[in-house]
Amino acid sequence: MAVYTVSDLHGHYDLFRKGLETIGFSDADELYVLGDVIDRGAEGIKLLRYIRDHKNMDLLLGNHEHMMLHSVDRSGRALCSGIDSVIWLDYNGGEVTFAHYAALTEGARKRLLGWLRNRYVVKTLEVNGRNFCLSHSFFDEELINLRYRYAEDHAVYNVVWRSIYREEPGTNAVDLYDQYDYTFISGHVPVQYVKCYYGGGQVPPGLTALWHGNMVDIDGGCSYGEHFDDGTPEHENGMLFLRLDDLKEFPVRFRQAPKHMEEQR
Ligand SMILES: [Mn+2]
Repeated sequence: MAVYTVSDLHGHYDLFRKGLETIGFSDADELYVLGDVIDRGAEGIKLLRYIRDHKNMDLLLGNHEHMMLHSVDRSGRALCSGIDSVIWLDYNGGEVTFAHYAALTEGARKRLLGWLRNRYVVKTLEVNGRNFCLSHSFFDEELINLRYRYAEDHAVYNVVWRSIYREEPGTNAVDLYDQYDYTFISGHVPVQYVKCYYGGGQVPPGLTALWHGNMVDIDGGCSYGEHFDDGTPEHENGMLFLRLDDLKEFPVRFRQAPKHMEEQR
């Protein structure tokens, strides 16, 4: 058996299934999805239910699930007027997710919300002698292995929204991570974005995770969708599955780069 992680699926059900095939995922394996399963792509609700219905898969909350929980009616009615509803629907691709959510029965909506509220935000585990800390983006020791419904909401907000790669690139936040004997795995900020920032505007070819000290970013850039369809290597995006047993990466692209570009690598 092996333990895998992936992050930021953003409604791309077919690509996720292709990824499971690519890694040869079986009932004996485990998969942790590090949040942002929903929004932008159309099949986020289908993905949430697929993950929920597989006992060997688990979801950690991302900022998109957090927005959803702060937007939809808590009791399961098909209403969307919570405090995050405007930023969710109008600015973060939540409209398609809410449409699919509203089409469920009230009972199904309630079950989905109950399951979401019972997910972890920060999860630690040991695989093959190595300690891992998984989260959607940031870290908070107080939230380790605490389910969302028991957590202080502002602390959750910090973990699912803040990022040393976005708001605070180049700060000494690395020092925070240095204190711990964990390999930190997170998503939230596409590796293409970070590589471009540190690469002076250039994204190197290939879809690979970003390794920086004891931190690994595995957001493969699904949120960009399929619109980089000219096959240029600098636009490769998709999902990055990481096997924790041996730290092997399994990139799953929307489209393969054309052959002549593959050969240049
Ligand atoms: Mn995110």
